[in-house]
Amino acid sequence: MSQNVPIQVGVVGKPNTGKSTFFAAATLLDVKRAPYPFTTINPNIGVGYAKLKCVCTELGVKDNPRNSICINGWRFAPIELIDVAGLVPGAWQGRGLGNMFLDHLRRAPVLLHIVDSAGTTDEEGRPVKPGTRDPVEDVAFLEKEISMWMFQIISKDWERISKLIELQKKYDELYTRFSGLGIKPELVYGVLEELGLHSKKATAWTQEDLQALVALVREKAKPMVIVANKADLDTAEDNIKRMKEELGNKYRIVPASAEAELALKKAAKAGLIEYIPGESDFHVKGPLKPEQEKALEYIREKVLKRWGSTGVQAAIDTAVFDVLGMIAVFPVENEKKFTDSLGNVLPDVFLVPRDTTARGFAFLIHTDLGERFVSAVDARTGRRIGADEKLSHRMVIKIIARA
Ligand SMILES: Nc1nc2c(ncn2[C@@H]2O[C@H](COP(=O)(O)OP(=O)(O)O)[C@@H](O)[C@H]2O)c(=O)[nH]1
Ligand SMILES: [Mg+2]
Repeated sequence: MSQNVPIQVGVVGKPNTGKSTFFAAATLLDVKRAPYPFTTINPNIGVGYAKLKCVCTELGVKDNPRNSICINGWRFAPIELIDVAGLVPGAWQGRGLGNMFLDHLRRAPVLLHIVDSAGTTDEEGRPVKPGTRDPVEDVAFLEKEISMWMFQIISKDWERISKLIELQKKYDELYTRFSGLGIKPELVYGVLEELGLHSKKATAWTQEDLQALVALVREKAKPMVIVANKADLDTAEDNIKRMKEELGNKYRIVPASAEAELALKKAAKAGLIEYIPGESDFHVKGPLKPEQEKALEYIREKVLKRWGSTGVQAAIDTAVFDVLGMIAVFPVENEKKFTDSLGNVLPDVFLVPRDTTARGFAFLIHTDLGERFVSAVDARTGRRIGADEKLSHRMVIKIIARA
């Protein structure tokens, strides 16, 4: 059984902030690659990519990636993006939130909160005069919305549950509820300790206690990156500055223009420009129609020069590498040629948690490989790696297994 399912990143926010545009832009880079196990067939789930420096240049080889893509020495490792629909104020009370939302939220260990940083839409996403809606409020709204929604699930039947917790002298009933949201007992217990609730009888917990528990669990279990979208619009500039001041100590804030990224990817696909996702500029390949030239120049001036990139790639990379702390590891079968058994050079790259050990990595590739694990080799140096040694970012390793 192979367990290397790509990590999932949820795209959330109120209506009309650009979630679908972001999703479309981030999932447009579909070139041929080896099929990988999709967990669902769902139009709201698509393949996006985290970008890292490939090891091909450093190793002096020409690679032929299978599970990923290499463009000009940049490796794009697959992740799954989920376009989570339906968050409006009061949604937790049942206004349009269903099992799909639950399922999406349960899967995603990190969320990209797409915010209309230009303030062009009200709290429900209806158009208003640009600059009149405060995007900082949208951040607070979404925190509250998800917390309230979790609170509702956790606190259902609380009287009975709290008695059970006391009777059993363990928190299993609470853990079960959180695990339905994809949250591990370890994390929940850590928060109980942090809040001092572990030394207080569950039946004596107040509503506020329970709310504080839920809020802190949410913060840790579903960390958010703020994508300050529509950054191409002039009203966004001051707002983004203020968001960084007011929210910067709590969140990573990435200025973005999903629409610009989508336009650049489409232009690249049509052969009009050369553009590598995440870069600060593009290169025109041939003659453009006047309106194409105008649109591209707008993107160059209002987005790329102003913010350094469209922010779409940066947002994903921030979520995967900075917030989740994932590392990328290149497994090979021939540590001299950096190939798999078919001779593909640097075929795969896997995103794994930072504390993954050599044996743990083998298990992620295949449980069978984990069970037969003997040792590993660092392909760069030929050094032996023991079972419990932690891997590092951009490591190329060969796993030696019993026959
Ligand atoms: N100016 C600007 N408009 C954008 C951007 N991203 C999305 N939009 C526009 O915002 C509107 C809502 O976008 P959509 O992706 O459907 O939002 P969703 O409801 O959150 O999925 C559409 O008219 C988009 O063209 C952006 O980066 N800049
Ligand atoms: Mg949408």
